[in-house]
Parts: sequence; C-alpha cells; structure tokens
Amino acid sequence: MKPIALTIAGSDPSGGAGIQADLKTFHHHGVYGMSVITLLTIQNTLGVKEVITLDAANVAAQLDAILEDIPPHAVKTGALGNARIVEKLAMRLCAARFPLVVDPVMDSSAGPPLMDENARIIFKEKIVPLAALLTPNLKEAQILSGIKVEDVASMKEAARIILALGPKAVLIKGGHLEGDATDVLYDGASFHLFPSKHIESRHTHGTGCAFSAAITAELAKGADLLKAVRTAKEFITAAILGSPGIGRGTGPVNHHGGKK
Ligand code: PXL
Repeated sequence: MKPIALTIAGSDPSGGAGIQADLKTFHHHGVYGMSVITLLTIQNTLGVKEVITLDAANVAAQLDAILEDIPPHAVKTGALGNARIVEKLAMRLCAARFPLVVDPVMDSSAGPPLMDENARIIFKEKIVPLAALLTPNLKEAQILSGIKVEDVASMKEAARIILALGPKAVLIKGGHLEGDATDVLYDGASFHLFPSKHIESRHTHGTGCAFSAAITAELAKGADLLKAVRTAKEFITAAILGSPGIGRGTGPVNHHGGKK
C-alpha cells in the first residue's frame, strides 16, 4: 500500500514553505500527500505581508473529512495560527494512532507571527505532549524551554526541559548556530548529534518545513525515528546546496533533493 502522509499547516503562495513545501517533499520521498490548511500567508521570497487565519471549524472539518476516509501513516503540523485552531486540533489528534511530527512554527522570519501569544500557551499544553517528535529551531527551543539556547551544550539542556513537556523525542535544529549546523536529537534515553558544515546560502526559506516533512515521509514509510531523521538530514543538506535560486529575496530550497 502507498504510504500516506498529512500536513496540517499554512499556505505559502510562493511555494517555498508551509503546505506547498510539505507536499513537494512528501512527493519527492514517494509518499502520497494530503493537507489541512490552517491559514493563508500573503508572501513572496521578500517577506510575509499578511497572515489570514481560517475559521477553526473549517480547519477541523478538513481534518475530520480526511480521517474518516483516508487514515494517514504519519502526520506533521506546521503553522497553526490561533488558540481556537490549536484547541480543535488537539481534541482530534489526541486520539491519533499515527506518529505526529510537530514543527513548533511561531514566527515567520520577516512579517507577522504564525502562532499568536494565546495559541502558544495552549499549544505547549495540548499539542506538544502528543508529538512523537518535536522539531524546534534554536529560537523556538528557547521559547519552549525558557533558557538561552546558543550552543550544543545548551541545546542538550533545552532538549531535556522540552522532553519533560511530554513529547516522545525532540530534535533541536542547529541551522542558526555559529559554526557547524549540528542538530541534537534526544529521546529521553540518549542524545544523537547530527553535525553538518554550515552552508552559506541566501536561499533557506522553508528549510524547517521541508526537513520536518521529510522526517514525516520517512516515518510514513515505516522507518524508525533515528533512520528517518538521518535520511531527512541528508535530504535537507542536499536541498539547501541545490537551491534553484528562485525569487528576488530568500528563495526556496530544492524540494527534489540536490538535483536542480
Ligand atoms: O518556515 C516557517 C513557515 C511555515 N509555514 C508558513 C510560512 C513559514 C515562513 O514564512 O510562511 C506558511
């Protein structure tokens, strides 16, 4: 049977992040992709101009329609918008029998937030504990742990604190570290470090989305967590290196892997 993955996230009309990045990444990994849209961004590679959050009932109805017909093998969440959406999703996802990858998207790099302040509180309480894997960047890890996260030692300390919130594992992404871009995976038993050389590139828009989508795709295919993260890390490194250089600002990575 074809592996099936679902993304619950925001739309990026420029195609580099959010729903569009996730579906392209699922497809590249040989997985059938489905999507539940939470919000629309008005953006291009120069920045996010506006965020339009959908009605929470409409978001929930999309998810209900999918789940009653096509059970996914793995699911990821990205930008969730507001507390009403987070609340409705938590009610549904708590009964889930699929691995859930939670990318705690909070801010767009330039523009309005993708999760408001109220939503962050409910998200931490109700969605984070449901995650098979949580994938914060340094800033999100700092917000979730309450400590300064700036090197591998503080990433490990933050991972311990975040794991106590209830997810089964946490992967703190080191793309914004000074020096090498080391990611830290912690599952409560051991730490796994994924070092890679920092790649100097302007085109990194949606890197986090494509990375967590690749992990989700691998989980949908039946990989264990460590293997899924390893495969996804190779994919995202090649995707950054092979960026097609689209747009006048921060362009997308290459969702087809390294090949232009
Ligand atoms: O990369 C975070 C992100 C996620 N989802 C959407 C986005 C962005 C960043 O701009 O636009 C829809």
